[in-house]
Amino acid sequence: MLDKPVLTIALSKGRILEQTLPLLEFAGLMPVEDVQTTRKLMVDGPDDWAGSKIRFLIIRAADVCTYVEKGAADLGISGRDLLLESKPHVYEPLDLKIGKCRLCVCGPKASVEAGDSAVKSGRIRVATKYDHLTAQHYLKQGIHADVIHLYGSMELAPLVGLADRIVDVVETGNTLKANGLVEETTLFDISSRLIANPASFVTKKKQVQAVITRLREAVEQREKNK
Ligand code: PRT
Ligand code: MG
Repeated sequence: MLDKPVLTIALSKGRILEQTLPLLEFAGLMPVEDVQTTRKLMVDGPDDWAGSKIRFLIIRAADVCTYVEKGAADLGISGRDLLLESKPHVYEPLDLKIGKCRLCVCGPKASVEAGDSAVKSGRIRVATKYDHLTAQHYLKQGIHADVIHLYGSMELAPLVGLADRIVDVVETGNTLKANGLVEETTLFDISSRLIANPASFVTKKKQVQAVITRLREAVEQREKNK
């Protein structure tokens, strides 16, 4: 007998994993071990789900797009911020409505409230990990942005004179507040998306469609119970 096809789903570890698990549970797609505590990077799921064996990859949020684009995973869950920034060649069939936040330009309270655009001689220094989205935003306004790439804790940059503004995701606004910053402009509303490798969409159509359908039901159920 032929082996069952394997359907590989890349999950973002970190903050959206916790919100992903109830959706997977509703869909009957639970990993066999606790993915929040295991050191394993590849974890089995159900052995026979819509005719497939499911396996999960537990990886950094920023790497999910790459695994799915290159076909190392058939499906994945990624924040829209990362999709907009890296524009991977993947399908985006479902908004999971988790990991909600917004991508904003933020700056020191006094400077933003004074309506001071912080542009000096046609230039502005902006710290971010979203280099392309930041450059694009300022380009549209005819402002040259010196983009300073940071990997995290962007909120520190304006406090020590490294940057005039930051572009980062904001959820509650507590981190901004604690560091004397405020939002200046919202660039995009963000949530996490189910993404699919375009080839898997064709070659594993039945299984991929089944995952989309079950997760859509899970999202609808979750929204109803809110
Ligand atoms: O953090 P690490 O470098 O390990 O990885 P990562 O940043 O790639 O992953 P992770 O888990 O931090 O974020 C994964 C995804 O979660 C992001 O791509 C977003 O789509 C989504 N998300 C939702 C958020 C937030 N909310 C969020 N609040 N990602 C980051 N934050 C950070 C933000 O950068 C800021 O420093 O939380 C801080 C602000 O939070 P508030 O609540 O104080 O506003
Ligand atoms: Mg983070």
